[in-house]
Amino acid sequence: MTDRISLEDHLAALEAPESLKAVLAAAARACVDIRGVVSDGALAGALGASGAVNVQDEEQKKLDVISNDILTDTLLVCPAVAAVASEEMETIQPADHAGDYLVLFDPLDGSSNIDINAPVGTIVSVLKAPTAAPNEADFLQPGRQQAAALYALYGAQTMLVLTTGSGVRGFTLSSDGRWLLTHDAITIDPDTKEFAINMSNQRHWSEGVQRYVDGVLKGVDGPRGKNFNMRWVAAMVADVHRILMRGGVFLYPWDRREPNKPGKLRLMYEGNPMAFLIEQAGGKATTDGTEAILDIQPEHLHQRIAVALGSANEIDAYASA
Ligand code: FDP
Repeated sequence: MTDRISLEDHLAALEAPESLKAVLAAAARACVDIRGVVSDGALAGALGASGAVNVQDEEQKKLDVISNDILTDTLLVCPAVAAVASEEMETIQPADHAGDYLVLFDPLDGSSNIDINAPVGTIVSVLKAPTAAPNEADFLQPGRQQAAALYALYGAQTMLVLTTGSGVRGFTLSSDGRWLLTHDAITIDPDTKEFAINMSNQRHWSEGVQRYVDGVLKGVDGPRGKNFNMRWVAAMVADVHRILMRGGVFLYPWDRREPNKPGKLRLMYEGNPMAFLIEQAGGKATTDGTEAILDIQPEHLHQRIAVALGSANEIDAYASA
């Protein structure tokens, strides 16, 4: 294990501004701390509801709040961070110093998995700060402008998967608390026989999505001429990680339950960082099979979108269903 490249070594060798490296190192440290609380669970009194709802009107879990505090506290003392924004906070939180970067995060993705000891994760997006004293509007940059994106997956192993725009690398947390490179140059096969969607919403989907899933479910006897497998971890981090490891598609489409909402997932905290990682691994990340998530001009911080991402040829099949 000792001759593996550590995250520190990787960042030191990276052709990137020192201030960006400092942001990534701080985010990675915060993820180690979050991992500690997640794995202590009931021992740390960290399970269950916090008793509050967040800006999205969703019930906050204690671990959502704890993870948000860890990330906020760790990042705001990093001299390279000008301000942060989070799925769990109503508006941005500026640092009390000028900095080069804005950091957005979903502190604990898949929080419905917390109390059943199933995988959860942290998602982080890093943007360049356009001004010395950034305001909320400064965060509204298309995902294509991200300087870096990463997620930590708190699963059977704890992993950190990172892109700074030159491919995707995965680091595994060792028992002595170091991120060590275990997955170099992660790529997604363009073809797949695996899809991920919450099937319980089937009756609410648009006709196109119904047609696509219908075709996939018919297997060798249907229009696709092959059998498919289905997986749904109900934590986007874990579903996206599976796709980065062995291909597949992840779909969270618009549905009729709340027709005025484009989708469930958040553009700035989930869509953009995951789209950056997926595209860097050779996959496609879209809202509907064709519109690239990274090209969307955000209108507000907590904007929601539909998501269809993963193996490139399968996303094309989704678009043409
Ligand atoms: P959660 O609501 O548990 O935080 O972020 C939203 C998210 O999880 C994703 O991580 C996950 O993919 C999806 O929602 C799960 O949605 P369903 O509850 O519809 O399965």
